[in-house]
Amino acid sequence: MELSRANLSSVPAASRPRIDAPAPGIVHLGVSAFHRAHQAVFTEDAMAADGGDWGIVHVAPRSPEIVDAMRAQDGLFSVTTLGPDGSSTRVIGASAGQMLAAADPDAVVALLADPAVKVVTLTVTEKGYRLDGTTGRLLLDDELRADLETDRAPRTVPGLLIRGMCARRRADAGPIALVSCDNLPANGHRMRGLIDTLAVAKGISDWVRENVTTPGTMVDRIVPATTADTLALAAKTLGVRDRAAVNGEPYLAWVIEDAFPAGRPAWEKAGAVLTGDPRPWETLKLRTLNGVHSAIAYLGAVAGQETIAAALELPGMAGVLRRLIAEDIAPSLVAPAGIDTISYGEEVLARFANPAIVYRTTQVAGDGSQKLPPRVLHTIQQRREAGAVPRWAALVVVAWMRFVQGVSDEGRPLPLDDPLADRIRARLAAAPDTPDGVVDALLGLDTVFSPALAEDADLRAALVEWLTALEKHGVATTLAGL
Ligand code: CS2
Repeated sequence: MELSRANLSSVPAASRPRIDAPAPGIVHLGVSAFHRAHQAVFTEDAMAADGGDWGIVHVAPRSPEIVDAMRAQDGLFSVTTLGPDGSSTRVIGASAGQMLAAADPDAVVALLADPAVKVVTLTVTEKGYRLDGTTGRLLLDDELRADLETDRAPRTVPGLLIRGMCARRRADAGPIALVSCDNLPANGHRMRGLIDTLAVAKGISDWVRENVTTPGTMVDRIVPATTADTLALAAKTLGVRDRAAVNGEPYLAWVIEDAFPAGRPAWEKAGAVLTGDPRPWETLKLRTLNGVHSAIAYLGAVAGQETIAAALELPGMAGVLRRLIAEDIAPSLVAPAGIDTISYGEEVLARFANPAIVYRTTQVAGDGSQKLPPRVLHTIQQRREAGAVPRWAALVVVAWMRFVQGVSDEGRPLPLDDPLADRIRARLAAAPDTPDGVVDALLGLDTVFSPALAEDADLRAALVEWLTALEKHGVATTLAGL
């Protein structure tokens, strides 16, 4: 039997949705596993606690699979929480519709112009925003330019958003909040820059200034990609099959800037923190949790480890990560009041060690050109401005440089899943095959490394030294000897 509203009576009572089918109030772009295990859960719990028409219309930019799976299940999907000592599964009923933007862009634009819709949330990954990693400015490539300058159906997320805002203005549908839930630095500010740039191009700046807010957020839950095991566990617990099942760790956090001109769900009743300025939380989380996640992913993948938890067990790994946190990350930021970065880092390491979470090193390693700037390079930049050479953060950059060369220490191929893959490969192919050659070739990626970093002789020397060591001894031996 498949999961559906009609079949909910077969699902154990404790696992059923906590709300009835809600009317739409939110549009969510990017139906990622992370979204389903995070914002969807908070929104369902907020509606269960406080009511309101905050059903989520789920819009996938390009993936028909998830839209088909959710439609076949009346929008229902389950979230399994994987603790070190057991799991629990619940069905989420917060979805109020599912659309595929690539198939029906006009319907998505019309939805964004519907006065019932008051909030747009996004999980489209770093690359979905098309921002330059060093400047945060919108990259106006041919695809986005065509979205702006022609009437063709929009193909990019920024194109879809601005087309929606133009339609909303014409319909006089009232103000709206655009909420990035991706791991971008100061994501609210980046979203502001993005929508303002597009508004200028479309001549609707006045309306956007008066009607569109872009609250910043810190989002956090470790949600590995769904596997056959995820589906099997959900089916076993629910007694029905769920093709849209996701799984995640017990920890869940959401810090949101409270700037919603047309209202919002009572997310605070579901455990979210509404605040005036989420940026200290964002910086802490990006540089510590995500920075360390990427560190384990690159070092681990090059050392031949398949999962984050297994890579964390490599001799010397945890010690290097603790030094990365204490010596480079902690001094690079001002933690939120009452938070100690070292203790936060310890909690992060314990979460990564959860044996029930099977997070592939290659999944975290993907899109490194987008992830490195906020996670690692901002730490390096801050430390360089303070006159220090952040040795451990430099090691993470070099682990990425080893990773993008495409072969593990044991000679196995490593996937280069990255929007800059072609540029990376071309630069490596044209460079001398020496540590200096590789470092210089990759430092030349100008949307990744700012001029200040690319021209920094002390940093370059540290990178060459680490790459020489990793090439000579391999990651595992190097870590064990530190
Ligand atoms: C991870 C994040 O895949 C990745 O890049 O670092 O998805 C991470 O698990 C989440 O940000 C945790 O909140």
